[in-house]
Amino acid sequence: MSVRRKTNDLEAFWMPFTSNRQFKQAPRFFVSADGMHYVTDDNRRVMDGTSGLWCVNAGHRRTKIAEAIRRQLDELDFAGTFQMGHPKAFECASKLVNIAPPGFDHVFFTNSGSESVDTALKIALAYHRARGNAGKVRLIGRERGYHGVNLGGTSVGGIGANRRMFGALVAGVDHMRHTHDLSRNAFSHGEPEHGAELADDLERLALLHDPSSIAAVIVEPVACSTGVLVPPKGYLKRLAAICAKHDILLIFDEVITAFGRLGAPFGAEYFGVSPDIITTAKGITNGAVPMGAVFVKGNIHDALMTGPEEAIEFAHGYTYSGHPVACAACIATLDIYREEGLLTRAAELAPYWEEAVHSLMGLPHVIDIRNIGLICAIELEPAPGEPGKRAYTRYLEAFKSGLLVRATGDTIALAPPLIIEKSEIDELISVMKKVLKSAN
Ligand code: PXG
Repeated sequence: MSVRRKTNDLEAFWMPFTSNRQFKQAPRFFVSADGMHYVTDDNRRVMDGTSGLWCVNAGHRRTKIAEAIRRQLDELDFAGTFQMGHPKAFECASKLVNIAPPGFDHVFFTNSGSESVDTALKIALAYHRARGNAGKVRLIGRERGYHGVNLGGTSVGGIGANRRMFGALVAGVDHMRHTHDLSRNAFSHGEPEHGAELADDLERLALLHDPSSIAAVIVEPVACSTGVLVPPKGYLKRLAAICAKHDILLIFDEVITAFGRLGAPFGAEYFGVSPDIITTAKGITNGAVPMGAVFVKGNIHDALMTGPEEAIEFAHGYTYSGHPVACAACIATLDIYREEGLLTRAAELAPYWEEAVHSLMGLPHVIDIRNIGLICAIELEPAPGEPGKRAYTRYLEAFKSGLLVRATGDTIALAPPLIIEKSEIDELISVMKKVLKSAN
């Protein structure tokens, strides 16, 4: 018989992507937040160096979003969008399409990045089938890629630790090589010089599997979760050209890079590449309510608008696709982004950010620093026999010193809210200096 526990016991919550047993021995809690900062349960202010989990682009606890959510709950708490509509979902989709890169005329709503990815993969498969290419069924990801945790996203994902517990995964998936190359590109400022030719790895897979069997390629324009791998100059353009040549759809997973992180509304625009499908989530509501959206070009959408008009064209969707509260939060978020110029602010700050983060070069164990937009990674040499430990202890040390960073493997990632001021960049870097200097 199970033992009843007190309601604030830490055991009941099985925490995601967490070392549960270790955490519960020495928990860390945030109890409130405002702007650039969190506040801990022992009343310490901690600067948010990661925008929550890469989502709070406009900073924390924005009144306008809170008010929009409140108003929406007072008016219409929930209405589904299967064979029924409510105005906010249509308004929200139209507003999203208006800031999307040219050609992205349609939005499919989801509730997370993982759902956006699996939706995008299914759209790609359905698209080819609708056009009579039912043999185009293979999906290609990339080593070290992260596309969420649903079965499709896990399958195209390329982080071994996220895959190995889950069996054979989805059939017909293969992976291109990743682009990380410290021997040629360490301490690059922005996009690294070397490695555009790695896009040709898609040609290798096309030869191996035959292009007529490949439906889509999915990549993050910048592979953030794995430790911020910035694409080599020309790589994404080359990949897009190979996709076009073989009628392979190119999916940009912009769950992190959309909504201003790189200094343009979308990464596609930043890199001057026009993919076929773009997946988003996170910054779409500034993290306030779970939501995701898949942006689809007109030709893909239209290819599926066939058959009898009373038939459902695409047998896919979530109870909460276009949830009224999420849509209200999204509309308010887009207003803030527009009013405060946040979708392009990272472009103004990027040179200052770049110089600031590269000033950490030469500190103990730092073997690479990478940056793009308002993102950076500091890669540390792993401690002998203890991979990941050095970055993890730096993460704990930073937290103690009033700064939230992300540790992934032996890389520390930073991606502050896009409202950050230069003086706050200086403050963040000085804490990082102290934290890195004390590494052993
Ligand atoms: N695709 C990409 C590119 C992502 O970065 C997802 C899909 C999945 O999104 P959801 O909303 O289902 O979690 C992500 C999520 C980290 C970190 O610290 C990154 C993510 C999530 C949590 C932590 O790097 N990315």
